[in-house]
Amino acid sequence: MEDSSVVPYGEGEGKGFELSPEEETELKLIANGIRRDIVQMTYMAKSGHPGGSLSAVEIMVSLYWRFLSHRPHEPWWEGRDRFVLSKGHACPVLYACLAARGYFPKDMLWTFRKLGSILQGHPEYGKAPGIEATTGSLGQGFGVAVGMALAFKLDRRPNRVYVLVGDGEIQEGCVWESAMTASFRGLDNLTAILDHNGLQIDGSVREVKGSLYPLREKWEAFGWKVVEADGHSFRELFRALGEAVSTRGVPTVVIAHTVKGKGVSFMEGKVSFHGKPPTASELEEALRELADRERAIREGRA
Ligand SMILES: Cc1ncc(C[n+]2csc(CCOP(=O)(O)OP(=O)(O)O)c2C)c(N)n1
Repeated sequence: MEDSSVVPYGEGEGKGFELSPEEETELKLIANGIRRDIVQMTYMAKSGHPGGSLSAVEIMVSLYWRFLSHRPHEPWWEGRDRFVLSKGHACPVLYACLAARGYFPKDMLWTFRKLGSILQGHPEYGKAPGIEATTGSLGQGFGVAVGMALAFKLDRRPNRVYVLVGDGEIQEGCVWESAMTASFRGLDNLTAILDHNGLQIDGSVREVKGSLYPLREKWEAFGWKVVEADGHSFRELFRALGEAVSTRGVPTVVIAHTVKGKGVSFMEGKVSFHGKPPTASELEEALRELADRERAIREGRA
């Protein structure tokens, strides 16, 4: 059964991505709920990666609530766009979005990282509905996404491919091999979103490998169109992702400037929460902050 609330991208090249103030409020509330799920899941699993999940919430909500053409109740629908979470360790945000869209019951989220669960610590293709590629080995998913986009081009099919990569992840050489291929093959059906939160596993990307910069010039040198956006602003993300859809001849990367741990004050900008779950008291504090934020959104203060 088709989910009529999902707006397919295909109808009118870059159109249909307007965002009314009411929709923006709705998306902010959804994002807040996804953040609640992320802290709860990692707390219950006593492991997992909250920081890089929280930084990607608005990106993921923009994709799953607007940009992806998909049918949650028909996950293998041929006409669907593909999303690949190349920074696979951030799967709590993906699982929370898939559950909220109805790919599987929300209760499954509380089995995250448990033995036998379909929701393992990194996404596994075929294990849970909606997972399009096995990822976790950084760089791998990016190449898979390029291959998918190339296959759609060769088959002359209109499906688009979206891939989320981390800024630490793009230290991997295989990302740049794939990036070269994508522009050489003119894969304008491919949009990469770079979660530029500035941190990776045990330090800032500048400390670990500062020669990653300048980002814009590097991607441009590899033949990509580059669009930048505040990765926590739905308005900016819609503009950037819409521009990617209407770009012809080259793939687009959206450099989304984000904050690791966004939305939970004591996790924001803290590399220590890369792969550490909250304690019981931290969970309580996080949920209190998110409840405050929900009130603020409803009252038009956030
Ligand atoms: C090939 C590979 N090397 C190392 C790791 C271990 N690792 C997991 S996450 C991570 C840091 C990733 O940083 P980033 O891409 O910036 O992710 P984010 O900060 O957005 O969570 C590392 C080094 C891995 N998963 N795969």
